[in-house]
Amino acid sequence: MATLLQTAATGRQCLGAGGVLGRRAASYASIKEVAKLQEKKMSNILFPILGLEKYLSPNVDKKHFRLFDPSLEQMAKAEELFRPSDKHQIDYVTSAIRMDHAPGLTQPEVCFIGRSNVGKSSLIKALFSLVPGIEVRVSKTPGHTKKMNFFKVGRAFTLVDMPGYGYKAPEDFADMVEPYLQVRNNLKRTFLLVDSSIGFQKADLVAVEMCEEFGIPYVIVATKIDRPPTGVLLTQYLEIQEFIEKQTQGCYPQPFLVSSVQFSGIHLLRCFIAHVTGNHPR
Ligand SMILES: Nc1nc2c(ncn2[C@@H]2O[C@H](COP(=O)(O)OP(=O)(O)O)[C@@H](O)[C@H]2O)c(=O)[nH]1
Ligand SMILES: [Mg+2]
Repeated sequence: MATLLQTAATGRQCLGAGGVLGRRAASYASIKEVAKLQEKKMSNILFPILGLEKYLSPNVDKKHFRLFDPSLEQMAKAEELFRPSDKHQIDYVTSAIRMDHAPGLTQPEVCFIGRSNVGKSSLIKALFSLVPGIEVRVSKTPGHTKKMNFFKVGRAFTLVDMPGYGYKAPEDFADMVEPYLQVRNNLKRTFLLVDSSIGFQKADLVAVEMCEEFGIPYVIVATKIDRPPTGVLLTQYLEIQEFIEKQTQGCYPQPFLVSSVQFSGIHLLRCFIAHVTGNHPR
């Protein structure tokens, strides 16, 4: 893998404007603000892979890097779905601890799954950062009942925050994640989060196997991309891509890169969610 990377990528280098970006990230919640940035910064936030591509040697196959490649206008339209209004309310609806408690919503649904601590709550908060006062519930306390949390995005779609799982606790999968993925008919896409600084862990692979077994469409989202040095991030990205290509059937070929701290990849992900839920931004 290392041979695929050019030496420039091995230094410690942060995408975008590093710490400054971190402090200002909240204002990057909207494309309008991002569009005011210098072109390079803007593109690092909107299309994080663009900042990485230049470090790759030419023999790397990039055909899936930008399979989903919306225009700025399409992303701006998708953003409107994530902005509440009187006619389009976005809110937490309910929580459920068992499938038979899940709300009978029939609109398209997407769910987010991942190991505890992978950055799931932070990502959902970033996606909903244009919704004042929305509460993304966190259940971190050990022994505290884990719940599926349902968020209704108007009549457009529902977003479900699934409980985090761990490799040593197979019941985490069996109790909720598995039954939900198996029976939820309106589920359009599952977003499987993987920490970009550490790559696939055993629990991630169990989750992949589950999605493959159920034959459901899913997408891998690499989180916390502001953390690893560029070389590490690239290596992880290429490994994830290769894994998807060689070992999966139902996984979207393009992994998404996000940082909830710097806001990179969030707008692209919003647009992809709009796309998979049939709210095509044209
Ligand atoms: N640097 C960085 N840290 C993050 C990011 N997302 C989450 N974190 C941190 O990772 C830890 C776990 O995040 P959280 O969203 O609670 O994970 P969850 O258990 O999957 O819901 C927290 O300390 C977050 O501040 C990110 O994009 N960048
Ligand atoms: Mg959480």
